[in-house]
Amino acid sequence: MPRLNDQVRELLQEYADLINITGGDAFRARAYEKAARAVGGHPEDVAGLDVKGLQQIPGVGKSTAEKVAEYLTTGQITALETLRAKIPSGVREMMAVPSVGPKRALALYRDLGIASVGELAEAIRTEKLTDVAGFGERSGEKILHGIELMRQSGGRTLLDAATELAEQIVAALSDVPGCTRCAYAGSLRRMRETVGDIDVLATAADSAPLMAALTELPYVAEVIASGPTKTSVRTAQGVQVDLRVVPEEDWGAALVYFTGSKAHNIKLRTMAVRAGLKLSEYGLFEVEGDAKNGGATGGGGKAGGAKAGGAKVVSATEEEVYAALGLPWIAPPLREDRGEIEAALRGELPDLVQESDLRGDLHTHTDLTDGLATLEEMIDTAAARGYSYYAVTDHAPDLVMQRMTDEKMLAQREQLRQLADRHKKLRLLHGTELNIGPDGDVDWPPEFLAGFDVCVASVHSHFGADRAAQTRRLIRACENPYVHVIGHLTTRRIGRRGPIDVDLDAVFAAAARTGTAIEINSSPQRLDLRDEDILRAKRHGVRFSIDSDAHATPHLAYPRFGVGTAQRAWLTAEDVINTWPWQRLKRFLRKDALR
Ligand code: DGT
Ligand code: CA
Ligand code: CA
Ligand code: ZN
Repeated sequence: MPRLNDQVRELLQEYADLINITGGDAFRARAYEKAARAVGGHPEDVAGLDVKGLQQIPGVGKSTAEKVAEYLTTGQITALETLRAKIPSGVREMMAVPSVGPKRALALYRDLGIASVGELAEAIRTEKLTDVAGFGERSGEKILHGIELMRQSGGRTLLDAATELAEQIVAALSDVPGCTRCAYAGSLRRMRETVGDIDVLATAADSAPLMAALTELPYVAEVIASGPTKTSVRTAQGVQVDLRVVPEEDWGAALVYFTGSKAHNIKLRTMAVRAGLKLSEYGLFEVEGDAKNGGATGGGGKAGGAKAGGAKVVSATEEEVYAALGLPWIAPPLREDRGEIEAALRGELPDLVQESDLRGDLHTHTDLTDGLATLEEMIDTAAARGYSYYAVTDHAPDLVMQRMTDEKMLAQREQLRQLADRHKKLRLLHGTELNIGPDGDVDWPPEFLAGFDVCVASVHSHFGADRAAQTRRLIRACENPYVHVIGHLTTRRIGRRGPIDVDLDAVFAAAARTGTAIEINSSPQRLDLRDEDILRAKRHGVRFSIDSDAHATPHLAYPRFGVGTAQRAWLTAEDVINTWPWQRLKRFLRKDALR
């Protein structure tokens, strides 16, 4: 289940959208939008708050507070339900399609009677939209692409929401008497960017109390199936959770099996066969009879054959299972059959970067631009994370809606220098997030840029430029001696906006040549670069910066997801500039290659 604050954020955002499309007061809609962001970014859980307490959250007025309080006590908001009833649910789904949005969804419904995503796709394919004002051929294509993105991510859960839910479930089940071990496995343990369902594994002599405990969790809405070895449920948010309970001596084999991936498991199983063993969801077994001389391939392939066949090998830990196959333990993010088994056999597994290796964060925002927290609040939270350096990188003036000026930036720098006295252990860096213009220029001239300790530069506009233009643009940004990090390079938003069209290899080569780091943006909505592209960039010799892009204090915890993504791409601490001690990072930020 997502954090309660995030649920409230979504409801308030939906309320704002519905005000907009039902022709309500745009000013009111904006107030609810702002309140939605404020609640989402509020560091404390709203669960225990009453109307008064809720109003203490900056940006939350009385009527919002009352609606949130109503939700917290009754589980629904009457005003929201009233608006929902006015609009068919298919139209509300259309609103969620990237590049459609509330206004267009309503126009489509009112003017053309299109009342669902399916009808919309059909209307575009049969070219019924091209004659309607504002829906040229290009926008039809864009909308189809948006629908496709939505379908691809269909039913998959973002990493932060999945992690939170899984941790809650593991904590709850671990408290059940008789439970000796409990952990989550599957794609979540491998830190994939999205998760299809959550796989939880536990050991107990008697599985019944654990199965019952899962089905009785307050946020479980539906029991899909329940038996002595496996129970599947669906939460109120629509996430499926599979729980398997196994005997304690099978923990290691079961954890390997249910962590996957399927491709990794298949390779392991082949190796097991060669070792005269069989690895399955039931455990690790010796194969009876003449296993090593060809008998195993036929006999081992049959489901349940091993269960009835050879003796069970105790496999209490994953290490034992891998050791039985002649392998060292392999970290879950590597288990994708991308060469990890071969590397393990050669003794060449990478020493993966860990979250604890991070010494700082180089991309964060405050309420001077679109962040929610003050400079002081952000810095205090960063200090509590034990960082040794921390960069504040508010948006630069070309992102016009952020209303940045030279004066504001310099005033922030002054404020930062003063706060430095209070934080002797945390080196405060004054930075900015520049905008990479359509030609690769950035916001300020060199004289002004030279005053920053660190500059991140990102694409925030002209997403549709063609491949040659995007590539040129990003290479020019790398060649700027004042640009240290390219932020969220592809600008994708998972399930909402695809990546820009760019020759990544050319950009990676330029980044390596110029000594420009590429960001691994840890926001679970972005995770940009993605794992496969990081792997490619590494081959070019690129260095990376794993940053939070925090817009509120709770977001400063995002780097755990960026680190997971980096691990999936085989990165070591050496590859990541913000694991380096300050003196080394400082040298990197001089961009010597360009001097
Ligand atoms: P997901 O849920 O789509 O994000 O991806 P996973 O990897 O969590 O897949 P899931 O939940 O279907 O299954 C969990 C693990 O169980 C999977 O990673 C490997 C194992 N597994 C499931 N089905 C098979 C199978 O048919 N063969 C093998 N070798 N392993 C399987
Ligand atoms: Ca799964
Ligand atoms: Ca599953
Ligand atoms: Zn940005």
